Amino acid sequence: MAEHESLEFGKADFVLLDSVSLDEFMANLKLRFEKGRIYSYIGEVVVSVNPYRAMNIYGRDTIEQYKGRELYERPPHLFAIADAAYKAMKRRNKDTCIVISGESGAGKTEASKYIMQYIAAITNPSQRAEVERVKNMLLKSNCVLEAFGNAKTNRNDNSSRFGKYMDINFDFKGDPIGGHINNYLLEKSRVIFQQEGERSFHSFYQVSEGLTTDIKKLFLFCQLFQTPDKSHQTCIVFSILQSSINDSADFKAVTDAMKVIGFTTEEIQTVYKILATILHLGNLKFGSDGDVTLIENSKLVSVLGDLLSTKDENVEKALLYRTVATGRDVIDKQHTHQEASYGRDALAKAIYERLFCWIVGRINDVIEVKNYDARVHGKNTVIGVLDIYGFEIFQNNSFEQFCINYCNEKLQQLFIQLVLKQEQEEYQREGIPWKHIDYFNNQIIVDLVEQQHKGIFAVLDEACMNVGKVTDEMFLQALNGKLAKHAHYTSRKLSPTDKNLEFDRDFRIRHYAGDVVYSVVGFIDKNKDTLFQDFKRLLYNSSNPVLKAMWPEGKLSITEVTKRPLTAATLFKNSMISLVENLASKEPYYVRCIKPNDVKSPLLFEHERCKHQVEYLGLLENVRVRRAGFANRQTYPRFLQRYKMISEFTWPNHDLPSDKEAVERLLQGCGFEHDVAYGKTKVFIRTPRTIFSLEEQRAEMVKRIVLFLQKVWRGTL
Ligand code: AOV
Ligand code: MG
Repeated sequence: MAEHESLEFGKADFVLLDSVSLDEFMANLKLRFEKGRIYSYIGEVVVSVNPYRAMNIYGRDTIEQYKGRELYERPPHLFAIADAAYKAMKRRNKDTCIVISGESGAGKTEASKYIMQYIAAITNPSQRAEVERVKNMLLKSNCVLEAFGNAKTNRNDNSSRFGKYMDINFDFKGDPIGGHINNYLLEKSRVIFQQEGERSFHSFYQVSEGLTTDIKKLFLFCQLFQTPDKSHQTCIVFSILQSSINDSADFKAVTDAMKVIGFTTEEIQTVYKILATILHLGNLKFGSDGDVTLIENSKLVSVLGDLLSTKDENVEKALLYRTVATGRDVIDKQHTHQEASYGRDALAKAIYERLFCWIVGRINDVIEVKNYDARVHGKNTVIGVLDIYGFEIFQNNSFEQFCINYCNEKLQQLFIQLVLKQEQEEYQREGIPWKHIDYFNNQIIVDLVEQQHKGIFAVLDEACMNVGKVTDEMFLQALNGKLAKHAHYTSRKLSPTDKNLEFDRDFRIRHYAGDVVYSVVGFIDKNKDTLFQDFKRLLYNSSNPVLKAMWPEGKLSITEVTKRPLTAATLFKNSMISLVENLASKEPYYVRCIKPNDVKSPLLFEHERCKHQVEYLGLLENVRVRRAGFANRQTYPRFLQRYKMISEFTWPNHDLPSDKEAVERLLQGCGFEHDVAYGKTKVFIRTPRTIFSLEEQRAEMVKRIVLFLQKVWRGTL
């Protein structure tokens, strides 16, 4: 522990609390927050409380203080954990990852950016040009991804509406040589609908504020921004101006970043055109004349034709008709009014999602590792940084919140597995005396969502597979049938007196982080996620090569398309399972973020809100396991290999019956026996300082041995 940190700021590591109780934990957390100490530790886990104000703790001088230091040598900081992950990777050639969790607005995205900045700052001392290029790209990519993937919600003005996992690859020198971004389910419904007080993705406001009038005219934006039609729900309400957001400055930064990353002028213009297309689609209205569905404001069709570089009549046809194969015949079937509106909205969402994935793909093209020969340079190692959308509860929660909250359950499960469960199991396995520490295991909720046949996703998929018309209400009935007895699931049918739940609409999940009522409205459509093939063909046949390249599947003719695509839920579930597998295969470091209040105030520490987070994050259990546990463990042979030179009993070789006894002798000799426990195959060391001291002694001995050998060689001995 950092001795230079005075107790006036509370205990920097919760493990050092006088006694472990929720009250003590909260008192320490509050004291530290009020003294401006937003970071604390639980062993190697960083606990962070969002300060909601600019802190002067991320500059070059602070970076220098943490560079190459051990965790406990300096006050708690994200930089220390970033350095620990970096050192572990470099020293032991191990892939590591930093998992940042916490609810919406708790500070995950900011933390991920500081971590990346730190890694960029401490690497490449020799200033190799290629490495500098890679670092610059990695940092610049954040700004572009946030523009297209973040939005103002009622919880956070810059809320991530997609999950992001970024690998940074390092060469044998420990310098970044590339990276890769995996993105998870973008909340694309935001393109056509936002709850009261929220905005669509930043990108729309940025082009509206940032583009010059001339360019807007060129892209046919102009009439749109002069007469935004607020009557239609797909229209983005432009009046929400946010003091915390400067769209025109951001526009400039994003455009510059895109240029640096290597987006061509044509590509950037296509991006603007796609945004304009979506805005225009929002104003498109359908009407009917008898049985015939019409486009009311047909002038827009030619605007869309221009933006999409395709013929107006093709646009009109795709909006009003669907080509279907009946046996060997292919016919054009006219949409009903409702189908046409559905198609329009699906198109707007799909082009935005595709645009987003294309942007991620373009960034990946640029940052991926090139020309690295592992045979020459050794294994390239990875640090992964995970920044996902945090747990959220809104006034109205739909399929998207359900996926986001499930994702948070998965990460909590990973934390439990790695920090609370495996740790305790290892002590038992090794025969270390251990009193089991209880914790809430959320596996039951993960199963409720993802289990085969019985889980909510499975029930939803089954409903979507049905050939007949299945409604959202029927899906809810199916859930009620299957999950009636589940302790974490309820609905009005199952608890008739609960007036907060609407019949035929709501179900409630008791999540690890709180109860959430979901409305089933839209679940079936969002899960099927149908986009008429006609739109894919329309976009593929665009004469704009950038747009065309985004829609390769439009190449297929109607008779070639047979396979039913996987549902949104299945795709998401699979991506979460492989994400967790990937994280579990690396050495994990954790940042647990806490949101101090719901009003974005830098001063307010809302006791109940914070206590709730401490509880559901399992932080107290974390302290208990950690306190009773050991910071470090090594097998006996490995321990000896590293430290045998510091003891006369073990250097150069010991003559004791076993390595275990040799290690015991060595540690007794150093006076550390009170700080260690001897397991069946491993020695466990309680405090990091012991390791630090062993390391110091080792370094001293190595120096002496080298001097000695030099003298021998020179014949001066
Ligand atoms: P999130 O990523 O956890 O929420 P953010 O990282 O976007 O939350 O943080 C929300 C806001 O809190 C930021 O926009 C800043 O204004 C402020 N903030 C967070 N961390 C800091 C910090 N270290 N210093 C100063 N201000 C900070 V979400 O993506 O909604 O789950 O989906
Ligand atoms: Mg975020």
